Amino acid sequence: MSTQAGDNLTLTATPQTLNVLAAPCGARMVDVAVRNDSSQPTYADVLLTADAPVRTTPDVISSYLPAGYTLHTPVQVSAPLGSADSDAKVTIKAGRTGRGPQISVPVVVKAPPSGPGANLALAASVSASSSHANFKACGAIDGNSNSDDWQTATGWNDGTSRVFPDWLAVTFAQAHQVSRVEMNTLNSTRYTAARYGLRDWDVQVWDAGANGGSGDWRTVASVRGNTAGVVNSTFDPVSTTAVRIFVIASNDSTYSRIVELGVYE
Ligand SMILES: [Ca+2]
Repeated sequence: MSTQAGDNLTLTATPQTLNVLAAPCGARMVDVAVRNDSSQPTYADVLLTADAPVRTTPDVISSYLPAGYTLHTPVQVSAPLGSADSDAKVTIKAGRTGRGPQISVPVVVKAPPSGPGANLALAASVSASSSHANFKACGAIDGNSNSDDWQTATGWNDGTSRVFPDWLAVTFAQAHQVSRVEMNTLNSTRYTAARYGLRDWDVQVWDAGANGGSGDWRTVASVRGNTAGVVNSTFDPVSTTAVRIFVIASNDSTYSRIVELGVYE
């Protein structure tokens, strides 16, 4: 936590530092809190500025603050794909008078891994047939495959209970050769894969030349009757711009849950 007081406002950022991956799903969140320490209500403006290539959403927080009130705002900190490794910071200033508090949050920007053995999904964008609450598609390519962190939204959960199929697709900025997909379904002590994980799915690649040139998904591997947490599917190397997990059934017949999806050359 980073805190500074001044001009009857106290500013706090949590966590104190951030590690951001320069990729479509590499953003991280910081909680910015502004507290009115005076006995009178006030209007507060909080301005966020970031060193290039870092961006914040939002970059201005404006709010009425009752006396003693603390406003919490989740701020997304990101860097675009293609950014080089760098040390940057987000500077956060509060108040209208120039005497308000100012804090900064160091941000370590890392480019996604590349070269032989790299998980290509970490640099990809992602989409899904649907998603449930905070369990958005980006959680499935955030680099965390630990099912014990499921409640932190490090995984994708579809939003159509008891309705299949569902799908999750990663799309690359350019074509890559791929020959292996590692699918991590939910498999924690409390929520085992045998009860809650994916049971039946197809691994598909985008075939741009199919369907008379308009393109279509092509199945390159199929898994049926699975009860394991981690399943690797290997297939003949293929050059493609996107890979999709097409889910036909899960072991509890309600939701599709993927903690992490890895795609390799
Ligand atoms: Ca994850």
